[in-house]
Amino acid sequence: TAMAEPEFNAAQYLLHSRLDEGRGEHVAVRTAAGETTYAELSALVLRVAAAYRALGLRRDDRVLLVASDEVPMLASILAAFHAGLVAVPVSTMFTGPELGSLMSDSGARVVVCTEEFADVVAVALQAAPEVEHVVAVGDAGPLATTGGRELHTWSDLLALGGNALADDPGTAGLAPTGTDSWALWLYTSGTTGSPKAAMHRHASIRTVCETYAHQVLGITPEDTTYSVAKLFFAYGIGNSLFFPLSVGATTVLEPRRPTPAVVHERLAEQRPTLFFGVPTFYAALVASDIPADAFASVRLCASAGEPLPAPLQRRFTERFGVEILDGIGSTEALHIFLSNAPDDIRPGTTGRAVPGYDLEVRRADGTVADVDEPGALFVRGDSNALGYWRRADASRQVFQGAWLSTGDTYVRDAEGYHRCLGRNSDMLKAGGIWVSPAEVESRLLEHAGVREAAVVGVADDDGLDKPVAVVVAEGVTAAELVAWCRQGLAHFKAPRQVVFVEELPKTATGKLQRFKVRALLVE
Ligand code: 3SK
Repeated sequence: TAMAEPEFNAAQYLLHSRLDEGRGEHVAVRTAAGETTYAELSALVLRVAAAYRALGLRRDDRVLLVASDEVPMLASILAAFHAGLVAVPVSTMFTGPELGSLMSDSGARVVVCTEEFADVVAVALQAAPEVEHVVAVGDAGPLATTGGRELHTWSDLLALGGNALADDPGTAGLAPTGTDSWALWLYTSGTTGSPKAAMHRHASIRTVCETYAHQVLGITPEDTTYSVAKLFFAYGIGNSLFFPLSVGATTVLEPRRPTPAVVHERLAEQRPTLFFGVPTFYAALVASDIPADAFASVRLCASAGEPLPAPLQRRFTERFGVEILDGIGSTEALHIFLSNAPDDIRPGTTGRAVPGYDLEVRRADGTVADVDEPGALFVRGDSNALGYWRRADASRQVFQGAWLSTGDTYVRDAEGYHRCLGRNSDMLKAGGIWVSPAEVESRLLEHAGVREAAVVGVADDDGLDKPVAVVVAEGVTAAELVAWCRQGLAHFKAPRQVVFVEELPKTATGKLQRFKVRALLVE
């Protein structure tokens, strides 16, 4: 008979165990609206989990979340773990049709959304007939007329869960999940184009806590975390949920879009000790007029998403007096596997393998590259996803046995420090988020005035890549094309600049020569 995997549930590991350790009265979450203790959060999670069951959800059903960073989002994710369901937090930056295709792909039976996203969710639902229940936190707006599904307010859901628990306290029980049960699906455009769900196990959540968070950040119960990356990102869910809860620390949640002013306000009010940003945001902080003592409470900053240029790192530390640990992770690996360490920072590098992860820089033929020889970066670790949902080809390309192809080109020196040289493919990152040039190009080509289009990443003044479009077009301005892209695509994918040319550089066989497109822009 097959061996069952050991019992393990991420909600027990992250949350309920804190009560057993006597931390029930400690603050788990702080928002502008108030504080939630571990005991309160645990009780809320039991209620939401009981409500999911009362709605008829069964093991491995997906709960899709389109929500801002607030207590209901956190509780809905943890309740999915508790009930043996799969939490699918998705980007709040998508347009309705973009979201609709993910919703339908996920096969979710329930969607939880906060009021700011009710419009987008209403459009998305048209593409996802499988969704049976919609839970609206706050004003349901256009969702009130979403035919054919049951609409629940957040308070309905809590009442439903409360009644279920009162009728049968047995419904409070943890689902008998194991280490390898599905816990979390995270959509990513990743290294291979259109969004697909990386499927994560319950045990992977423990792995990222015990490796990067405990051994690199050295997080303790006295820490307070604050992340500009939202909970729907792998980076954000680790920073704002997994890491602080795993040690009984406090997480600060902020639903608003991060700007230097918003961050300054949060820093001043909540006095976090660990701050998580991305290079584009560190550049915005350095360019802002927030005071030099704004980061006085912060003992350490982390950066990920894309390489942090050394001059930006220096300017930030000179201005605010706090070190930044640059690292890199991936949605497929759940969190950071390569990073600088507090007592070992080499600006301009991504540091060394996080304890618990093995790295290889490989040549095109699969053999391991020599020291100082560039190659494709592969990672092996216990938090690598099980694969992509319903995407066999992409899964086989990216998940190769125990190893994961990161899609990045790296070089490693004799002491084990790694430096990023760029992507293996044409994919680019904007503000740390993958962007598929093909997707932006096809949006541009839908415009009647555009004949040809190429999108490439070009470094801005801070050395950070941004999408730039080079087009052959007539009767349309650059501003109109940027607006056209922002209308049809999530805003971060829109080109920051549009350059008009007579023709695009091509090979004799008509293949676009992207390196020549890039050269046109940096001349
Ligand atoms: O992009 C990254 O570096 C990253 C870091 C942590 C988790 C997820 C990602 C994509």
